[in-house]
Amino acid sequence: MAIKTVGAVAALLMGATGLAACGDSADGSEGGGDDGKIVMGFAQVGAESGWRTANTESIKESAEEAGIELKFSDAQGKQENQITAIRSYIQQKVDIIAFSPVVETGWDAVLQEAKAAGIPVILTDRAVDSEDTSLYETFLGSDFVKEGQDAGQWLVDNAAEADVDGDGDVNVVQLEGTTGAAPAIDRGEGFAEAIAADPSIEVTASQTGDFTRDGGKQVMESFLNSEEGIDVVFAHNDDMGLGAIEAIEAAGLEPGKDIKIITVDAVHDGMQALADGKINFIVECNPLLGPQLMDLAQQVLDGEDIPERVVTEETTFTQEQAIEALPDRKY
Ligand code: GZL
Ligand code: ZN
Repeated sequence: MAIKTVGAVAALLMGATGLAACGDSADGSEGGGDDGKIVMGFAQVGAESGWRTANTESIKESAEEAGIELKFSDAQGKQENQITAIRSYIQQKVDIIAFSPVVETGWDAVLQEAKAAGIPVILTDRAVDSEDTSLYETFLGSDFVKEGQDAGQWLVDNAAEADVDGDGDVNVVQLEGTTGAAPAIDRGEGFAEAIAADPSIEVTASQTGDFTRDGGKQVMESFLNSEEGIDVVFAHNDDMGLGAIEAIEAAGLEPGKDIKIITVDAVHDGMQALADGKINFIVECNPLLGPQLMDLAQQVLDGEDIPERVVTEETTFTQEQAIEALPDRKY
């Protein structure tokens, strides 16, 4: 039975506080668009992984379905590009701004500018470390610490099988996500917390592969040259795990057997590798945030109170569960 973590926080929405949505048109209908439509500016991280692609599609499709005019930018993984995009949305006087902060730090100034311009901001997917939570309406995204804990807990529960070389130690190499990104920091933290329960499990090497397939492959190649007795790879996302599979196979080893692999995301290619036995366990991270984002945007502009944190529903998959789930997966 897949571990079901229904984390959706569904605080009851209080009555409208009468906040006028900025950009109300003369006839009182909302939204800055010339046809009274809500205009949303979305500053996306980039296109680094299968997860990101699915996330972008979900946001674009949901805006379309909700009748929200979407201005969309891809920052190619650079914070300065996201900040520039947010500033341009402020200039264009959009009704609401949403973005997925590529890293946790360095957002206060631009969020202050949005606040001063009276434009509400919704964080999606990744968090910021700003102390001042008045700078954004809510954070819609996963509990990354829990994702790391679920990955670590599977390893604790399967330590005997995971000690592939039978030396009594479960040696783990870790492929970290983008340095400074909330999912990378928190998944690493959660994983370390969970494996502390079993002293025979140790992370012997850890390096960022920047959430990309190529990054995962290159770092795994270097680990295979520098580390003795690798039993397990913990990759912070499927794409780096898939890159690690390429490196492991190039070294003449069998991924999933000679070296166990645990990843996070559960995008299609990851789930296929899991079903094929090349990955051993995947913790899901749901990229389909579009529908909830558009609902939250409407609620904010209707002046309704919304929860300050909305956690997405997620589960985990073993190889058997992946075989079962694959046919119905949307991404
Ligand atoms: C997690 C998201 C991460 C994914 C990666 O919510 O920010 O970024 O796990 C993606 O695949 O690149
Ligand atoms: Zn071992």
